[in-house]
Amino acid sequence: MKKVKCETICEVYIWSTATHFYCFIDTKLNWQKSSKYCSDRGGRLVTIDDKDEQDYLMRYFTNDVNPPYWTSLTDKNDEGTFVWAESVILGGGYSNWIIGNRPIDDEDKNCVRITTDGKWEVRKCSEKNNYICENDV
Ligand SMILES: [Ca+2]
Ligand SMILES: [Ca+2]
Repeated sequence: MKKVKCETICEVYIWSTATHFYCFIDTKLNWQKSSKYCSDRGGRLVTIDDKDEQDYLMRYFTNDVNPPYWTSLTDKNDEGTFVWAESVILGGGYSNWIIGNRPIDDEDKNCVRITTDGKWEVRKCSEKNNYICENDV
């Protein structure tokens, strides 16, 4: 996969697939600000729709990038109901939670990051993390 300088979406290096650009942004922001950064550039915080997309992202975790990263997944609007960007409810879809981490009725932790080993972890939204923006091509 070719690594190219992103010129239109954000001032970082990105990688492209057939349908999406991903920007691994190594500037720590809280979830709200990182989400706004992505949406201001026509995208969203990353959505991990299936194992293929997870595996694709993980290919870069071995070298150039610096996890953990915020994803768009959050239950801030309805405790316990996790929703991706664009209102896609996680439901019974693909997930990769750290064993035992998905908190039930933990109103203090509502935003999900992807950790070094690729597992998903719910954290306080006020915490600052690097983040991944995803844009349609
Ligand atoms: Ca996606
Ligand atoms: Ca929660």
